[in-house]
Amino acid sequence: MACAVKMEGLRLEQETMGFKSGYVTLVGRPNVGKSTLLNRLVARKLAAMSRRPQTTRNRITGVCHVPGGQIILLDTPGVHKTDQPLNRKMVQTAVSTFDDADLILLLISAPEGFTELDRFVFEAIQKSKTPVALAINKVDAVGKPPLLDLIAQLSKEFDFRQIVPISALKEDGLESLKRVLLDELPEGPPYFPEDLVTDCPEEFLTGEIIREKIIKLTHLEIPYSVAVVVEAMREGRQEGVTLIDATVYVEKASQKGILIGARGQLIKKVGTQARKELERRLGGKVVLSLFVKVKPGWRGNERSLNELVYPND
Ligand SMILES: Nc1nc2c(ncn2[C@@H]2O[C@H](COP(=O)(O)OP(=O)(O)OP(=O)(O)O)[C@@H](O)[C@H]2O)c(=O)[nH]1
Ligand SMILES: [Mg+2]
Repeated sequence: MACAVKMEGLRLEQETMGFKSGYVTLVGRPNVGKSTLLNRLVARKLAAMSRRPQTTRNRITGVCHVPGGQIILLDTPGVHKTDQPLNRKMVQTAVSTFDDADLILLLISAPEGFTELDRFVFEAIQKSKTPVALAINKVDAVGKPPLLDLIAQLSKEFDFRQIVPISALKEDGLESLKRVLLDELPEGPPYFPEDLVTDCPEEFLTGEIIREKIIKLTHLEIPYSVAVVVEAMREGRQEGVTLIDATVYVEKASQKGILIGARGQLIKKVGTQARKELERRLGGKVVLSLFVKVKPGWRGNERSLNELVYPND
């Protein structure tokens, strides 16, 4: 269930003297902290985050409302080299945002510096005419001198609009980043009403919470072999209770066994962790029912991909 955002969507009509608004796509290799940054900038958990690479599979929109402007952020899957159909589609999803955005914010990770894969991402971005700014993330994990060396090296080698050191995790440098992003956006009316932070369907966001817990609680190929489809979300008979039914797809019967775990322990743990987060988010009681199903080799099959991960494409 991807987000059905249309970037060319109608802007809201209102007095707009001096107001700035536009799209910033967050781009980078897997695991540099794009989703963490999205969540921090919009002050709401929209995207799944994990220490494993290739967590994000869809484009996720988050609106950062600032005085005098609206920064519409697009979280994208990590760009990497791959032949696998799901991964190819993930990379395409990221690349498809380049031309439509007003600014590309390339993220790298300070401890690793500018890697070969960062260079590969940079070259992919260069095919688009959209201006590029650089955010060096995870500065909490490096000392000042190496960071200054890295900034000096990158400003000598590349012509980024801006280079901004940040720590998404520790929320350090984010106010400066917002100012830089707003600076780069055109004047124009807002695209979204003030109380909206995303246009992603609630079912999609819910599925991502469940998938995040699975990624955290499983190992080897399981985190990558899982797709979550929220089949139903409805008010229960009791007021303040939401009933959620979700199917977790895996590729093999052996994975189903592992995910369910001895006496159902593992899937129960997934369910409990997801439910607690959903209850905080929805502000009420949640009854979450998870069903595990096998869809053999779904990641390699275009039809299954569209059905399970990209229903709006
Ligand atoms: N130390 C540190 N860790 C961070 C920071 N930002 C993100 N991380 C960690 O980096 C890991 C990856 O974060 P994500 O936000 O999931 O990264 P991503 O770029 O969205 O990854 P993909 O979706 O796989 O492309 C997580 O373990 C985060 O906690 C930061 O500023 N400092
Ligand atoms: Mg991500």
